[in-house]
Amino acid sequence: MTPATASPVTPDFDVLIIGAGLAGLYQLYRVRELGLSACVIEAGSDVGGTWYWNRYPGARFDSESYSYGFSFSPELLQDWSWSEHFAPQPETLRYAQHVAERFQLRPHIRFGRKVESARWDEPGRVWRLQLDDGSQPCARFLITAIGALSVPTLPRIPGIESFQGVSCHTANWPKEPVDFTGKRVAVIGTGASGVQTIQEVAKTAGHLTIFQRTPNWCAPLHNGAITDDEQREIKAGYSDILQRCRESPAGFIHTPDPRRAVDVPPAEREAFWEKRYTERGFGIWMGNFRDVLVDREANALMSDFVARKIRQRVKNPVVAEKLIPKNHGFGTRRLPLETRYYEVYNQPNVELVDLTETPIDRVTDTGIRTSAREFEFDIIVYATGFDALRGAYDRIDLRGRDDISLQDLWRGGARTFFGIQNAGFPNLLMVMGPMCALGNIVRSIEYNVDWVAGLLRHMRDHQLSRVEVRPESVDAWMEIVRKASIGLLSNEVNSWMTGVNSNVDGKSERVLARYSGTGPEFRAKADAVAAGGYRELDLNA
Ligand code: NA7
Repeated sequence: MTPATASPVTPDFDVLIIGAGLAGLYQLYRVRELGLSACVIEAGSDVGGTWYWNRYPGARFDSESYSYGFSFSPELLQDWSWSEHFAPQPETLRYAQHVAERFQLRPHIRFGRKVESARWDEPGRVWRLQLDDGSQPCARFLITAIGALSVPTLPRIPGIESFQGVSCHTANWPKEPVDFTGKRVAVIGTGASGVQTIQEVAKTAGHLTIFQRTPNWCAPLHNGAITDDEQREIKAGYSDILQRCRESPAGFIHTPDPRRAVDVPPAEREAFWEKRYTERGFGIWMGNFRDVLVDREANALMSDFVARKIRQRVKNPVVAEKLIPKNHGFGTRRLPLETRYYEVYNQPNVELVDLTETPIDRVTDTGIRTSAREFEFDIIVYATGFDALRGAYDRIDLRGRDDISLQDLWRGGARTFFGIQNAGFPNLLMVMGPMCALGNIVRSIEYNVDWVAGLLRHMRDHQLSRVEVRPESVDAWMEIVRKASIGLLSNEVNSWMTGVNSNVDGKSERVLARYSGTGPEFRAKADAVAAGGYRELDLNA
């Protein structure tokens, strides 16, 4: 990889990768394929990332299983059989483990270690890492695969530490199953994780109390086992499935209907929405009329349709009204998909506490005290989300050229080149970093990893050892990101997608936090950089 004259330092590895989730595993595979030496540093005791940490009851895909798996190996696609249309977490964890074993990745992963800091050594042309076990590996390239939703955040409520029962965050769930049978359980948070947890825990809990600050619009998942016939059809149809994902805006099998809701006669529009409501997955979100997520009138009509569904499904009209979002429209935050979630509120053992009426004062040693009353619990589940998108980067002391810190560089908001590079940070390549295309995540991971691998191949073939993005290239990409954000209703709403997290200092205001253009546009632009010989980057021997 490195020309003999490039550096006085012989690195321990060509590449160090942080994270052995799906992005880190695939990056390792591609780096090894290039003949480079590599080591992955992983905080967990096993591979899987999201699917390793998020073991909460009911955790599963909202992407169709067959649209989520890796596509790089046709043999893997044919050999692996997903059991359900939306696979549960244990199965996806087994999938990650299978990938690690099948492609002999485990020997290159160091488990149970955290990266505390990483510094670019310009004279030595290496990245020097400091791990929490005291070791200091160095490498020519540092690739971060640390996730966009990987730093769980707890609410800032006094007394959390004092609770004497069991308490768990959904994204930091214990390996041993938690038994809810007959227990008094609290769930705080009603995002995608909270909804999945609630509908599962309600089956066995003695009493379940749900603390809701903001209701979300939810729609039915319609999961089911994959029959043998369907399995054959899926395996024969992978090239079509993957092509649909490539062509759709967010990498799912669902594509928007070309009509505008406001142009379609009311009866026809209603019939279309009824149909979407009975179909599997994100079709109701990603396969809706093309104006629903950008036009207020269309969005209000759609919101009204789903509100009527909630009123039909929840027997107590007061509870139903509390479950209908009033401060944001349908689909403008991440849509939780559910299985009999609304019916949970008809159960006698379930109670909804609206925190906008009676906020939590504190967690006590026996439960939770709101402004109205005291609750006693055996178990408190925090489904309170993540310090999303840049959160994992804010927790590593990353220093580039001239000791610039990434936190300082991003003080006014994260600024990257395709979510992959930062000005002043030579040879640091981020997979799924801030301002990349997200969507159906493995589809995006595969593209980003391949792009990074393409750059490494180019550098190897041209005897180059140092790459740094030009500041003007970052400016140009950020301008594209800014323009792509205009007009989307989701960018006018507080959520992790707009960088808001009430539990993290400095994240109370909406910012430009992500690229919200389409996957095909993202890929066309990134492909053009590679095809043009990487003119946006400074490349040196
Ligand atoms: P989300 O979608 O960020 O949801 C977090 C939930 O926790 C949401 O309902 C929050 O209410 C609630 N929350 C957060 N802090 C508090 C406090 N302090 N008090 C009360 N309620 C609180 O996280 P998820 O894990 O569900 O999903 C994240 C992504 O993972 C998801 O989009 C999928 O892509 C997978 P709020 O809405 O802020 O009022």
